[in-house]
Amino acid sequence: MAVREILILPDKRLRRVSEPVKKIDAGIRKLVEDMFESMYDAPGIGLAAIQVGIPKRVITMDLSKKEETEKNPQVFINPEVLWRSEEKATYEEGCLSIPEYYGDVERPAQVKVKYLDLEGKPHEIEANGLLATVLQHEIDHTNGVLFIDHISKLKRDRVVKKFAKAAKRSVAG
Ligand code: K1U
Ligand code: ZN
Repeated sequence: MAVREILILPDKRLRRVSEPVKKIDAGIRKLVEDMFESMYDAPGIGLAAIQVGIPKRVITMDLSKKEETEKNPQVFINPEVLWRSEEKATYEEGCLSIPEYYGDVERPAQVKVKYLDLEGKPHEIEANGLLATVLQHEIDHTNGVLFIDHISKLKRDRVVKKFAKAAKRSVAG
């Protein structure tokens, strides 16, 4: 297992639309292992493959609470939203690709999602609460969408500018 580098805004690769996984082979299983290692190391509660530079529709997640001793690793391959509720919910979101920036995002409160597990078995789940929020946030990543695309243009421009400046500074040394 290996911790992979997480891409940071304004890295253009974060805007790529990821490809569906055609075959769950050793390469995908290794990618998933590394994604869990990278997500736990960050630490985060979700991760999309594009955040480690791999444009494939693969998501890892663990929503278990800090005080819980048991981990709850979940993998979603080729996730697809089948239904969104009219009802909305607002959650303060964060993103490992936009470190230390948080913002309120309004999304459908419930979603029905189909996906494959690591054995290629199809599943459908109806999600609400934090699971619904993180699933939508990660599925957005597979489509090149970031949570800052759901906040006001004024706030988005401000955060993009801040991260662009920081990237320039790190290149300049
Ligand atoms: O996709 C990502 O960048 C991961 C992101 C997932 C997410 C969090 C909150 C709302 C929507 C999506 C994160 O994991 S940010 C870090 C975070 O939320 C966290 C980290 C450690 C402990 C608890 C939470
Ligand atoms: Zn994110």
